Amino acid sequence: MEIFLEIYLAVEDRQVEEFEEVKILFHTDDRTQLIQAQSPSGLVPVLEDGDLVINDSLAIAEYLAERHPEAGLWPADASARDIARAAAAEMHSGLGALRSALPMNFSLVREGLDRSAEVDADIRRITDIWENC
Ligand SMILES: N[C@@H](CCC(=O)N[C@@H](CS)C(=O)NCC(=O)O)C(=O)O
Repeated sequence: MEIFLEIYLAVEDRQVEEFEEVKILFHTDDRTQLIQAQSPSGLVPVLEDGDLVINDSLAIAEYLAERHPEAGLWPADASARDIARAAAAEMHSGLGALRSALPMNFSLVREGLDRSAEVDADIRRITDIWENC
């Protein structure tokens, strides 16, 4: 699961922010152009708040957490928060083999997937993070 989904769920489920959602379909010829019109990095997700443009999912999570502490997006306990941030950072920037081999794509059906030892190790790691957080 990409962290974008988590951002989406945080915004949607906890209703922390009134927002307008702009969907860009990934299987269209003008996708790059559409994304670049919204995001300086050419990547999504991107959040716009007036003149403020935040184009990274973890930074968007922090933006929401700072403005809406009542939503409890991070744990209240400082040590638990440290662990949650480490887990989020690892999911955000680590697990390279898993990301490369199995990027999130709900519209893709794969058969006979041959997973490498590195991918299996990343799956064990992410499972461990989720079970122990
Ligand atoms: N570190 C960034 C990664 C963003 C990223 O890689 N986005 C991809 C979608 S998964 C993207 O926008 N790709 C543009 C494209 O494929 O045209 C974040 O978490 O916000």
